[in-house]
Amino acid sequence: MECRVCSGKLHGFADFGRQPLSDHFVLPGDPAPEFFFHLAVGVCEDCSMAQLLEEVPRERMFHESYPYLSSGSAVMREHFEGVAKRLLATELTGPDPFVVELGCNDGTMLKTVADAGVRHLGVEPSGGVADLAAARGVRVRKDFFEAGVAAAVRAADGPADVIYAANTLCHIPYVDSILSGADALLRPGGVLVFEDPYLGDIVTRRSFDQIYDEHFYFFCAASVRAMARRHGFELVDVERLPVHGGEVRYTLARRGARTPTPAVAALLAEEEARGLTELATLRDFAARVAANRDDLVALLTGLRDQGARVYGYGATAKSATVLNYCGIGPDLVAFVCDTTPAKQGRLTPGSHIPVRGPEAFADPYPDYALLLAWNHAEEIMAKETAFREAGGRWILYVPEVHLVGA
Ligand code: JHZ
Ligand code: SAH
Ligand code: ZN
Repeated sequence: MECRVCSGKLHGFADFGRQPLSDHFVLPGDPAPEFFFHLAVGVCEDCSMAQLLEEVPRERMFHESYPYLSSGSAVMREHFEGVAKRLLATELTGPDPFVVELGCNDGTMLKTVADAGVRHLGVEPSGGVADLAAARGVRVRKDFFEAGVAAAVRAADGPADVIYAANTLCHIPYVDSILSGADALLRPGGVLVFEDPYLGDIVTRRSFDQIYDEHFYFFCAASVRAMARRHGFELVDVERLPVHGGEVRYTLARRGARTPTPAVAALLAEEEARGLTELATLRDFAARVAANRDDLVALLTGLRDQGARVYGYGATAKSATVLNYCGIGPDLVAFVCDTTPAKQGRLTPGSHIPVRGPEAFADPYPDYALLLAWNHAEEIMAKETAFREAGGRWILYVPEVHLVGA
């Protein structure tokens, strides 16, 4: 297998077997067969990039009825408002600056930019969420960002001061085309800023469910720096973020345009010291993940045998990996509740657990709730205090299987 970035040799380190599309929630009775692919991840011996071994065609994942909404978490809404304010305060130049976002989804970040009256464009291939952005007053182009689209945007709108992408670059295997597109679109001193789940946190927190079809790359400072350099960019800043279970925000500028901050050298040194991208480290991670699976299956099977009622909380994309890898179906988890309208009334991909609205959670409360949206634990537990007061307990499976409450 060849690295998608540099064509170096890939070494597999974790295998989750046959998996469905993580955001394809199935309509009950739909006769169309589900799409499955082989979910396995490897690391490049040359550039250290961790990546999936099999690529799912992008149109299968990102389309008119893509269900994920960035606005589904209050913490994330606040996060993106903060991002917008910071980009507006630090990255704009000239009398008529221009901000571009890749994967703007429902416009949660760009709304603040639009409200500030700043020229902007969201590039978003998933039509349904792009329409929601447009309804919020955000200017959107329904397209997959790539080199050709970048050239067209540059021709129509001129150079961009900043290109921002959250939880989107790691979704794009054809990263060559993204970086050459960014080079074509950015003004000379412009930057590409992106934030994605951090490989270092995935390994430390054993958050194996960050691995699914949409997450093609698992970035770290070392691999991002190597990737940037192939296209004449330099990694000039990194910032750890607490959202989505631990992310890093990377800033790339054209080589020589900005001096890298001390945080870059510090994170590179930390990764080196812990051997983050070494095969032994990653294989050890995979072995711990298999132990988590055995613990979770044992706990849920025991609870079922005792007659306990267990619901899932948050029909996340991530949970497709957990539910299918562990073989968890409606016999172990009666249903999953979720606030996303497009997921409700459907079945979880592959595992076929019914998805219901949030009101179903309290009607009546279960004995246990499997927190599939563990990255939003603080927000969800704060809002569901009555569940614990009623004697309910949360089941978490990262970094290891444990119970919270009662
Ligand atoms: P959440 C998606 O992953 C897919 P998911 C994608 N690949 C990605 O990288 C991240 O987003 C950014 C619901 N919910 O954010 C809403 C409640 O029901 O962990 C969501 O369906 N009640 C683009 O899907 C899900 O949980 C609540 O109170 O793993 C959370 O999904 C809250 C806060 C959320 O991302
Ligand atoms: N930025 C938002 C949305 C993340 S979901 C957030 O962090 O919450 C990932 C988004 O990337 C999806 O809306 C998907 O349609 C979009 N996407 C996938 N490939 C893309 C590409 N090539 N260019 C732009 N957006 C893309
Ligand atoms: Zn490589």
